[in-house]
Amino acid sequence: MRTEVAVIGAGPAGLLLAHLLARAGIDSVVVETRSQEYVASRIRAGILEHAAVELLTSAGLGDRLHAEGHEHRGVYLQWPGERHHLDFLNLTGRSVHVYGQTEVQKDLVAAHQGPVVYEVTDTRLHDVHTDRPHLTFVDRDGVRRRLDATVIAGCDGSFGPSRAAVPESARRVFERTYPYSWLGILADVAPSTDELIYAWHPDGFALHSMRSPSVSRLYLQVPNGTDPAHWSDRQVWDELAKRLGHGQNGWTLTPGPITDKSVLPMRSFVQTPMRHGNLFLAGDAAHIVPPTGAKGLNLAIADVALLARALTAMLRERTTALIDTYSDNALRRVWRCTHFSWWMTTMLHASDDPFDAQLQLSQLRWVTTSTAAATGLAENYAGLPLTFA
Ligand code: FAS
Ligand code: PHB
Repeated sequence: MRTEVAVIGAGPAGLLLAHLLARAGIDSVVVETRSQEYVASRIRAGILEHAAVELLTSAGLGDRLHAEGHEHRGVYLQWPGERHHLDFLNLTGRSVHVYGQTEVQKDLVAAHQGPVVYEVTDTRLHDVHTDRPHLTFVDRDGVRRRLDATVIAGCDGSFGPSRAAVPESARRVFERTYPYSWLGILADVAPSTDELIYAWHPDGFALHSMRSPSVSRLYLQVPNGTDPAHWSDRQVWDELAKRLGHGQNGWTLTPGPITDKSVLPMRSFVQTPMRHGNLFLAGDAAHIVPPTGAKGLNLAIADVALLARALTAMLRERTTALIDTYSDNALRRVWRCTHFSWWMTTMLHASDDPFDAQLQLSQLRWVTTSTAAATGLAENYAGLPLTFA
């Protein structure tokens, strides 16, 4: 098999890249280790920043997003006794959309007509530092295949082989872990709020998000290693009610049947550079952010927008300026979003240190009373222009 771009991973990064390349007349083959159904079923991100909505819309992927997604002007920040709304649209002229990653994935699968080989195993990268890079993998019939390509795009997330295909001597890894995780639930109940509530509480952070007018998505800060099975539905709703301020100023949290419960560890991770020879990393393959800033999926989309444009220039216009600067340009946004995600995480998650608590409350009072501070948060949350670099 031969193609111009071999893409590892059919998550949002891999499928969006293949879709954008196809629109530019560039052939690709995507290989994916899971089944199409499994990939589409993973419950992950829920927020699309302004630039991601613009990019998906311009790529012909906006119909359902605009019909079924919900535009939000901003978010609420809360701590015991106080809740304040930050209006991103007023502050920056940019909004966000609530539209689950599962929906983005469905739109990508429906739109992309190119070859996607699901359920492969033993994917290996070869000769990435030559002009004859290629993949080998075993297909679902147990046959070992070889895929020759001009370039390889590593869109294989945090557990794929692409990262390690960059020799240790040629890469730097930056990592930070956090002393807590998120217990996330999906519930068949109408959201109790019109826009997201990020709540600081001395017993732990809580987030009220949603997926639709009838499905809520909520999270609780829990210790690392928490087993979701040790939390009964009753305990989850009681803790959410306490941390989100149920009964304060007449606000109530309405519980409902929980349809999914999972624990998500928190970490920051960046591997540089995002290029090695003819291997290009994009999305979670290159970086991981704690979800407090709602940046994971949006960063993957931003990487791919840059990479698709750079590969098109290289493969169709025979110019290499964009591909030669892809890693540096992508990493400027990656580090901006990594900082923002770290800042939101450390500002909102309870620790045992009373000094931390005072710093956190001071930051929250600052960003909800100073227009300058609120604008800084809004600019980062609603997202920077795709041209930011
Ligand atoms: P993905 O991980 O989505 O896709 C990579 C694909 O590569 C996968 O389908 C995988 O099966 C495939 N792959 C791996 N190894 C392979 C191999 N050897 N051969 C072939 N294919 C291979 N972000 C938010 O903004 N908000 C959230 O609430 C949020 N929650 C999350 C919860 C969880 C449990 C996880 C893991 C992530 C969450 N994220 C969240 C981040 C998430 O949305 C990612 O940023 C997003 O999926 C990134 O997309 P990709 O880079 O395509 O990586
Ligand atoms: C979600 O809806 O899953 C979500 C929203 C905002 C975040 C994290 C997750 O910061």
